[in-house]
Amino acid sequence: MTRVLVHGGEVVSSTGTTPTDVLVEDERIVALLAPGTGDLFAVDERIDAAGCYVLPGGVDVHTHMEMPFGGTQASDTFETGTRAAAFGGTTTIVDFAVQRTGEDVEEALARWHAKAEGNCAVDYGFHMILGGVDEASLKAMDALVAHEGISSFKLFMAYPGVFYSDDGQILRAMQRATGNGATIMMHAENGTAIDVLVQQALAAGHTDPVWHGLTRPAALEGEAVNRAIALAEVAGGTPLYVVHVSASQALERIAAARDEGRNVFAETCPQYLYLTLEDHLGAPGFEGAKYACSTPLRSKHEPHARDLWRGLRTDDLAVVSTDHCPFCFNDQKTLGLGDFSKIPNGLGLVEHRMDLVHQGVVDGNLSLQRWVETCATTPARMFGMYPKKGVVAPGSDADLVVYDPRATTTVSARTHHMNLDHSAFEGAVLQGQVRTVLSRGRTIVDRGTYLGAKGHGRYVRRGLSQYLR
Ligand code: DUC
Ligand code: ZN
Ligand code: ZN
Repeated sequence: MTRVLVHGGEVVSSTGTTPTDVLVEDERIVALLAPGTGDLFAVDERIDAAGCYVLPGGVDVHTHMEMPFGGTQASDTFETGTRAAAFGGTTTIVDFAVQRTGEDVEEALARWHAKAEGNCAVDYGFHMILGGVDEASLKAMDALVAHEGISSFKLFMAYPGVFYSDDGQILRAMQRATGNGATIMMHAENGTAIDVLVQQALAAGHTDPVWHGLTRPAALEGEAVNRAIALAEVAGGTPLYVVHVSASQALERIAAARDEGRNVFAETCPQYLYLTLEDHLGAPGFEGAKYACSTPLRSKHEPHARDLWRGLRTDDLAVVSTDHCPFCFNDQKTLGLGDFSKIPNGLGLVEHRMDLVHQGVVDGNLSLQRWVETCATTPARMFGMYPKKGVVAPGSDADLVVYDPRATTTVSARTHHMNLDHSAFEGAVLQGQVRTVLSRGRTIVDRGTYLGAKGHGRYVRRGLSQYLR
């Protein structure tokens, strides 16, 4: 048995901040001790956390490692992406296995296991994207919930011809989820209307990246969220989790549904809290392609970012995830030169989520407790991993982050660990720095040095959401 003591730090949880020593035996936390009393135990390793926060490892429930998309593939593999996550204080990811139309769901899942197994630096789970809702895939949902540790299914109201489900298919999947207890995750944008706007823009000669955003108006995110909420209600109150909320109009409908007591939940992502359509997607030349993601960045002349921060404070937005889906500028984003609709959609952020949201604490947008709650505790509860993940408590996995709030992090493609040739936050200086990261009791990052190993990360079989109202 190996014993580790993390001492002298302040444990931050969703309910408060307390000076506490944390005793770890092998892979688990075994005791929370009054400061100094940890000295009574014989330990193999002492980690000095004086002046630092001690947090539950971050839980990023929205990543796309090596996902085939837009004629290419997301540039981070499970190996590079989970190592980058570790550097950023994220010790669990939930990635999206993809079933394409007509494909066998269980075979698709097996392919995703083959990509991840033996390659991950941190623990990982899977959601399943249903690219084709039919009798076979509906039946497979039950099997995945019952036997495979997969309790959440993502559907798309966008991307006709690729991942798109029509309202009838969505209703059928939601009805099935009402029966088996799964959560339906929704990419809520009106894809068929967006496709018309895209064709019209291209026909008018508008090819620059900014048109990616201009053809995906906020109203069509609000409309799709509204429809998804109505369909979930008709399906019998299926838990609905709206992914990557970027628009005030979407948040407004989510807040209204929650005020009515519905099982409606949502996440946002750091890009929507900080980046804008004009300054980033609208950058000169083809530079804006780096910022093409869907849902898109929103206008700085509208109060989207301010509303999203408020939603995080009020719990109308429960989670911050990344939608990590990186594509290099060279050879990948450039597929969209001369046609914005061919830019592979996605940003690489898995390494910087904890720092970017901590900056929100420094800026007065969020409390310290809410930082931990939105980035670790709630995602673990929402997706059936709590209290194994998301909390510093006896019995929980010893996934711990020693976080120095006084040091700074400078974001740059030159120093980040993602397999990505640029950074959406290039040059940003963020207050706070990940110092030491433990994954199931093993130190995997310390002061910028990687001490982990590929294959350390294990598959997490998830239960049903523990966050229902
Ligand atoms: N949005 C993105 O930006 N990338 C991948 C898929 C998605 O929905
Ligand atoms: Zn999506
Ligand atoms: Zn996504």
